Amino acid sequence: MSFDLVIKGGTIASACATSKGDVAIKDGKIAAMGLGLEAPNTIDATGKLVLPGGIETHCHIAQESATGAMTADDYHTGSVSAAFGGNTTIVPFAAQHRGQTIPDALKIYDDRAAPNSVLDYSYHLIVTDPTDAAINEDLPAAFQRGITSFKVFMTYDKMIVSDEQFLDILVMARDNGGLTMVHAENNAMIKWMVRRLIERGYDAPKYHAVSHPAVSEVEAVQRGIALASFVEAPLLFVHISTDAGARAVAKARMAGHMIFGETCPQYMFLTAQDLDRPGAEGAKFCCSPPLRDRQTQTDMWRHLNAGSLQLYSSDHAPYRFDATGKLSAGENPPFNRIANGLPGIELRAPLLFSEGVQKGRITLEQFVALTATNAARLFGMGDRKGTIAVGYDADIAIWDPAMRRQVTAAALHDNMDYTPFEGWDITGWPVTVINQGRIIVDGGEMKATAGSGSFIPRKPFDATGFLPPRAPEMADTTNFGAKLF
Ligand code: DUC
Ligand code: ZN
Ligand code: ZN
Repeated sequence: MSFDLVIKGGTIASACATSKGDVAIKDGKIAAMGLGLEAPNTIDATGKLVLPGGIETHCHIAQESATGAMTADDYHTGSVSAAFGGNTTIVPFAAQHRGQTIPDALKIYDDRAAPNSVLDYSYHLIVTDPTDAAINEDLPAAFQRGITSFKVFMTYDKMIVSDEQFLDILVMARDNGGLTMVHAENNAMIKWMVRRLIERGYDAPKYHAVSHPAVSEVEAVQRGIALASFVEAPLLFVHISTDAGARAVAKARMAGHMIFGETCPQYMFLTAQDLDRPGAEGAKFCCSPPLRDRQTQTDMWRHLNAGSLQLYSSDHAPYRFDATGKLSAGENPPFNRIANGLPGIELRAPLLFSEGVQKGRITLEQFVALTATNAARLFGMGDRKGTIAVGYDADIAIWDPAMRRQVTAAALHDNMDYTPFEGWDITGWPVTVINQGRIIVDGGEMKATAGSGSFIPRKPFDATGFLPPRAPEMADTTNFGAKLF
């Protein structure tokens, strides 16, 4: 067989093994792996790591928040930045706003993504208006189209779903092959804290963290687990920021429930002290859930290592440090009027590699699982993405493990005017990125044109490989929530 391209002599890693050899690509697929493969076009990967392209499944691109602020990145800048960070697939959110139908929301995001993305893409829906039609007709129709995951909120007045609505949603997703994702924070606790802090004049950015106490996440995670396990539905907790939240996820998994969890770089590399920078600088570090403390950083490494959390995502939510973003309520905005979110799509994988693999906190195989394989499998792409194997999409990031660079906002490729990781020294960067056989990034340059990425229809949710099948004797015969509906 003649190949289009051979990547020669690299160290090839998957989620479970590492070996040396060549990878041959033909028609956008991995066509062969072995030694001595040849093609007219070759890339010498001697001394380099040949890894599955990253799959970034939590990012906000060209998305209006409930308060109307638009993210700084569109599908072009967002996907370009993701590509320079070693990613080949992105799954941002398509947000339904109240009063809007799900098909209308999807049309808006199709129009934003298709002409602009340089990488393969899909979306998770955000459901804020769970009408009967939305739950029983529009979401199943979206699943049929291959959009098999969606997010709901247990907080924010403009987005919150009630526990009763949540149960309807979980059962519908369970029965139709969907994966429900949830933002778990207790709305009442946060509103109560915000009101009291603001009334007393505590309005600086650092009070954002005070207003979102750890217990508000823990309460909501526990309640979410109770609701999902009651109806035996799968549920993924995004952006877990507390040890107790992650422990609750781990405990539910040990009991055999289809519960999954994600954490993000900000909870592993930053702390709430960053919110206490001079002037309004702390606004750059306002995200929800908020940054925590140094102990939480250690806890998150432990949970990723132990497998209690399966996903590590950027939660890239880029709002510039100007009147279009963080400072839309003025030069010194009160903490409750600062757009929530941090940028980080380009640094997600390099930070984990440098702080994790290079410093011996995780293995290279765990790095691959956390940046690509687990996301592919949980989000219905595990049959074609997230691993380097014959027949899979040729989605590959070639990393130079010895390359050292200091992070500056100016050198990143997003549309942001700051990075929370300014000045960080990172060792190990992707140097060549290939998506379905197309060279996207090479030699520090973007090679792909806007709109060259493809929409990826995803398969129904399948927990195989994450949880053991339940033996009949493990069935909970008292659980009528799961039995009757
Ligand atoms: N939730 C997110 O996932 N990202 C930004 C803000 C939020 O509430
Ligand atoms: Zn969220
Ligand atoms: Zn997010």
